[in-house]
Amino acid sequence: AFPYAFAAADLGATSGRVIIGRVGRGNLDLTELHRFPNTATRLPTGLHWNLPGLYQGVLDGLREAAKAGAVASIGIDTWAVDYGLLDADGALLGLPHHYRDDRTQDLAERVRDEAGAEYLYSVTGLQHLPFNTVFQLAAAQDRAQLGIAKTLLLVPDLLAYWLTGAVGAEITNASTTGLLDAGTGTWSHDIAALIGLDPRLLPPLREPGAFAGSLLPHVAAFTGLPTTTPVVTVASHDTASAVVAVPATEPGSAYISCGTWSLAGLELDAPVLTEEARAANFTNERGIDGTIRYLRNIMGMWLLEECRRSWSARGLPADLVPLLAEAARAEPFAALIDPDAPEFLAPDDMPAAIADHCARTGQRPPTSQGAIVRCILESLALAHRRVLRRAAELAGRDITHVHLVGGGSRNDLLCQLTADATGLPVVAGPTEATAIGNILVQARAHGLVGDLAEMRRLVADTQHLRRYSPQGGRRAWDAADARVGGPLSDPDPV
Ligand code: LFR
Repeated sequence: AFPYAFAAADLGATSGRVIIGRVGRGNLDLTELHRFPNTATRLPTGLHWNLPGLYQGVLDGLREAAKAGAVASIGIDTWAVDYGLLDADGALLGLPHHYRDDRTQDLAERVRDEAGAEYLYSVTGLQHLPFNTVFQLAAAQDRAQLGIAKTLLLVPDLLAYWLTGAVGAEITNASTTGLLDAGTGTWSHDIAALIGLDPRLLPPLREPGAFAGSLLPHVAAFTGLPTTTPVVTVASHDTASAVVAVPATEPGSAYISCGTWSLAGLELDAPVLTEEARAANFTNERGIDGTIRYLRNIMGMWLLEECRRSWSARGLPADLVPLLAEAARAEPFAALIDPDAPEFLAPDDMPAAIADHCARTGQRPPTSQGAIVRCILESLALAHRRVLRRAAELAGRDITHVHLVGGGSRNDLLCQLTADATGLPVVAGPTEATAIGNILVQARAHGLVGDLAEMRRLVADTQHLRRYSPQGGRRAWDAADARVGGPLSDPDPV
């Protein structure tokens, strides 16, 4: 029943893993083979990803995959935006920066204002985030490297290059750079020229499903996989892979891909490049098969994870399950934050940042851990509501139900609060949406599944999903919403 096994290397901001997906007609089964931490490291040059270490994690996982049996192909997805530069010999010039590094903080706005925010959006349709690739490339530190660089590779493309020796730029991830023309789906030489970037650094674009290359001999020798094992280009932006695996089988659905970030929005056939969309900071990132991921970034579980990290460093309890139980008992709507406030992007001490934000907005800061968790989850649920309502207005669509996928779908309280806040039924799961999307695109390249609808039907039929109905309290949520600010229009969100 499971004739093919595909290896998905799926790297998130806090951990990476290699998962084997077995796919047959009507069957989809996942096994996690290897998981490794992803810890950012601060060097004198800023906050960096330990990319060789992550690559070694991928290799170790692939070795496990080889032990487990035949591997039909390999696919790689990671977070977006970040990149490495290669010189003429293919050597990596410096360790890639982490998107939470602060070197673009003021620069991003300067570049945007000089170029014209309206102009940038009209070409790229990309939300303004201070870490968009285009702003990172404008940073002084990169200037020296850019002088000798010959190739720019986004993180999953760089890992694929190390596995195969072949270069390319996968298009869903390229659409997060601020250098891709949303209309034509090609690199924008005009925007490259604006920041003085030689467009020859940008590799040829490749579509999900395309063959990327086969394994270099030393990779084959280490992993035990044959050199003929293909690396298949998947939707290499993790969020794009997650959207592939949204188990939507009926019209009217919106999605929230909830992990470190909450990415909330709609799948559209064409970008919405209106001035209203820009003012609300909606993005038009690419999905597979020419679809548009019309969504907004919301700060997501990062807020909670960073609290847990700081509690655990101080010797306080940090286990999720008891914290969520405490949060469920805490007073509703006691304190609310705007999760997208810039001070939450990379604070040293998240609980302190939340307390400051509450004090600054005239609220009594939550003191117990349960109250802080409640504040985070209610605030996220409200942000989900605001973003989805605005997306529906801007795209002229009706939303009848919400799919919440990713690690956050395990969080019962967040799922229920999201149903309550939006007033819509929430279908939670799959948790492993990103890896599933990665695997399905590989399976399709092997002719095992058809279009997006068929892939999603397979997910809906095989994965464990939970349903949450809104429990009322409509007035209280309306009042809470009014407290944190009305429609999305802040010109300088994170
Ligand atoms: C989620 C994600 C988001 C992107 C952010 C930074 O993991 O890929 O889509 O905006 O990380 O790359």
